[in-house]
Amino acid sequence: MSPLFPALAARSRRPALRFGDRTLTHAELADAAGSLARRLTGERRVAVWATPTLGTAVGVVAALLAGVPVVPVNPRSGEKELAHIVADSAPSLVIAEPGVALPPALAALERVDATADVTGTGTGDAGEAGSGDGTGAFPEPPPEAPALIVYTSGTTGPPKGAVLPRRALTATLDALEDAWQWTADDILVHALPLFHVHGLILGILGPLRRGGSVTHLGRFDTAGVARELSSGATMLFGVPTMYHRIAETLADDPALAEALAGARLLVSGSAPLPVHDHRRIAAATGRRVVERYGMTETLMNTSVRADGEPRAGTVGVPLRGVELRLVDEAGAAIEAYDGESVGEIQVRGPNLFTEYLNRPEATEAAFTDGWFRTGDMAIRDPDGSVRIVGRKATDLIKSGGYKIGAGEIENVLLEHPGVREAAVTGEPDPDLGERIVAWIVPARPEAPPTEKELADHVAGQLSAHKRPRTVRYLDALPRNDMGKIMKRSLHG
Ligand code: MCA
Ligand code: AMP
Repeated sequence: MSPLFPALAARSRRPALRFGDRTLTHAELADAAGSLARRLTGERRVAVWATPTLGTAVGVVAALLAGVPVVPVNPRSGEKELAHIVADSAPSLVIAEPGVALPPALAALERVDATADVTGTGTGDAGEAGSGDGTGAFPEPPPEAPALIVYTSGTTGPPKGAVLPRRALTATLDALEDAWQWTADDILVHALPLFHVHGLILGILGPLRRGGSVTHLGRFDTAGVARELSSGATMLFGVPTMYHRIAETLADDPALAEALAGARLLVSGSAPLPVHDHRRIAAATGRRVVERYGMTETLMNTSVRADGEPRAGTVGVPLRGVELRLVDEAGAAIEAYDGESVGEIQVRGPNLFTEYLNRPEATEAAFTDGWFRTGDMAIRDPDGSVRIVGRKATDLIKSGGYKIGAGEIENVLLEHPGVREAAVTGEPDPDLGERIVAWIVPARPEAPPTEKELADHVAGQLSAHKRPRTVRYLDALPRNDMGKIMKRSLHG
């Protein structure tokens, strides 16, 4: 097997990673990650406290070199979510920045600082002088070996760990090289979290595999995007919320418009980019944002190609190696490319996960005849472009590009003493795409829990991004004769 990161093995002296004022070349990263990888070799599984920092990137690369599966953990995970992830994935060690207080679920594990051996200057000076034997000492594990376990929400129950093998990473990143003409000369800028596929696999491992570089902003703001794109960065990855904020800012910010106009590629994904934002960005910058469509379990499935026609409102065509079909309600494949027949997207290919960790029934239920059921509904245009028109499950919410299960939030709300009944829905939101709304029947109507109390409760148990942004109080939830909550009538 060829290595996951050829530029590390080649000890390239070009910049690889930049976080704030800390930069590492590929050679320096090879030394830092190589040294840590020796320490990690033989571990069963490592958790990474995935703050948007250099240590997270070095830690993940080191574990991948050592062939130890990585579980990236949202550093804003609440108690219940974290306890579940740790119990389910059973890491033998945790990688975290020094100085960060880890919650009890992780504090019991042995802890390693990924930046302890970082000596790089980012100039390449330390690259050749580096004493380590770099990455050569680590044989590439087999293609089916698990690389990452990424937790993703379903409609009900706690998040499931999608086991992503090494071949899925290489297949998806190499298919994107083809679709985006992504090269070692590209400098990516992004501000995505590092505990999901978008920010970590595409945004960090992608540039490293290409031998190019990535600048992470730490947190998203349009000024940072403008600064980096006007000083050498060539590509931007973002979720639609970020492009919406860019679109809102453009009219009053000529420097941002100029910076975007100079970029080679602007890519949006994780949720639909509204055509209105597409148009505003195109009008102000002359640039078309390219949309790609993926999922934690499948990595990337389709993209508008860099060398293709701009196709606002579509997620482009299947990537190299990806088989995609639309299936109607009766389970029959739709052959038409007619721009109107709607079916569920099902995919097959080397980009897919192998299983949900410890969940054989869930894994089996996710497939039909070897095809993975995405739950996304789409049509196909005559030119082959896929247009996503909705989602099968109304209990899945996409807010800010995060997938959030309504059931998970309802369960936690019901644990609050002030809540008698709870239902969670997603409502259209111009910034977040969808906003989480909690419908609450208070235990004591005369003293209902406040909106903030409930938001803090959910953030503390699950994650900050899963907190309700709006709370609506009711005397009773609408139920059918069977006692099932009729969510569709909540908004009416
Ligand atoms: C607010 N905060 C709280 C609370 N309220 N913390 C604890 N308890 C509370 N009650 C904090 C937040 O943590 C945050 O801290 C700050 O207040 C603002 O948070 P928030 O309002 O949530 O931020 P936002 O404005 O909603 O964030 C927008 C965003 C974010 C930056 C676009 O949604 C985002 O990063 N999205 C990316 C999602 C993503 O990567 N998805 C990929 C998965 P602070 O201010 O310190 O930050 S999908 C995927 O991977 C597939 C494969 C695909 O296709 O891509
Ligand atoms: P996640 O499980 O967090 O990986 O989210 C995957 C889901 O995000 C997909 O099933 C889609 O519903 C959605 N998604 C990702 N990219 C796009 C896109 N470009 N347009 C519309 N939806 C998208």
